Amino acid sequence: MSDENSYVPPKIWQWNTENGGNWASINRPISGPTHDKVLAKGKHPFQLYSLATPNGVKVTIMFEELLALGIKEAEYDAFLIDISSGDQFGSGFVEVNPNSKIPALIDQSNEQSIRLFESGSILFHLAEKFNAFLPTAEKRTECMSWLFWQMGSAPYLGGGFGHFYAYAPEKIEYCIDRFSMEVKRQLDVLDKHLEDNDYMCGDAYTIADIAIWPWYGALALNRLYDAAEFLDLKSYKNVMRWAENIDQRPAVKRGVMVNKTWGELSTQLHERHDARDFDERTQDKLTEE
Ligand SMILES: N[C@@H](CCC(=O)N[C@@H](CS)C(=O)NCC(=O)O)C(=O)O
Repeated sequence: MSDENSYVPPKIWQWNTENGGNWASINRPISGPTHDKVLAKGKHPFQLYSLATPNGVKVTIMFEELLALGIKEAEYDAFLIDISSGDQFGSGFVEVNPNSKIPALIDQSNEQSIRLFESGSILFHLAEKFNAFLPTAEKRTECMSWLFWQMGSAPYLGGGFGHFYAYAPEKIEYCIDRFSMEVKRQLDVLDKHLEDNDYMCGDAYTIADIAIWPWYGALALNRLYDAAEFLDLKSYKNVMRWAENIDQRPAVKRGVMVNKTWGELSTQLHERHDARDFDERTQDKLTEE
């Protein structure tokens, strides 16, 4: 390491608003709302407040999969939360998720509305409620283990590797090395497991796949951090096969479009209130109007 890295931490850390890289304008060391903002509400049983990041996409894929099974009670309104403009710190959003992160959900299908945050908890709630994408007996325990594996592992991929490889204002070899090592170890865990399993829990597609695919599947398909070559994803053959297989699912193709504000206009559906929106309200159609 070079001598330039001569930072000596002060006795007590101070908040330097200039020093947060790409996310400097929104990162804060304190929780709670920064402004008053009532959340919009639609008519469907579920109200989702989200953005099409990997954590957000887990939930929109789950809804689209449930609807594809013909479960009409899983109809949802998806509202856009622009985390780069600080929407996650609006008072209405913080009431649903005190942790100010997407995705956040209101289940208003019962007399008493339920708030939900943390994508793993949302997936589990929906799977239990509709008795879908969650196996029974021992397989259910295995499924929950992989779901929790994802929740614990992805911050190394996103907050660690992704942050230092793609977002940090400077490339720091120590940080990129440390997190590349861990992410490649995780990929090896997945690859070995998928050698004998079509999906994470055997031959059935479950919420474990729905949670893991938007991170490690997207990485494999080079849709995350543009890092497939750097991490030599093609050498993880079983992960590649699994990622490509899930990518073919119509519900997955729809789920990744919801609350998306980047990429080709025809792939961006900023808000979703109806199944027809995929055909009629993508950004290419709206800008034609
Ligand atoms: N463990 C949480 C993580 C959610 C999360 O980190 N969301 C990010 C986007 S992927 C976010 O809202 N970031 C906004 C911020 O950090 O202010 C989950 O899985 O729901």
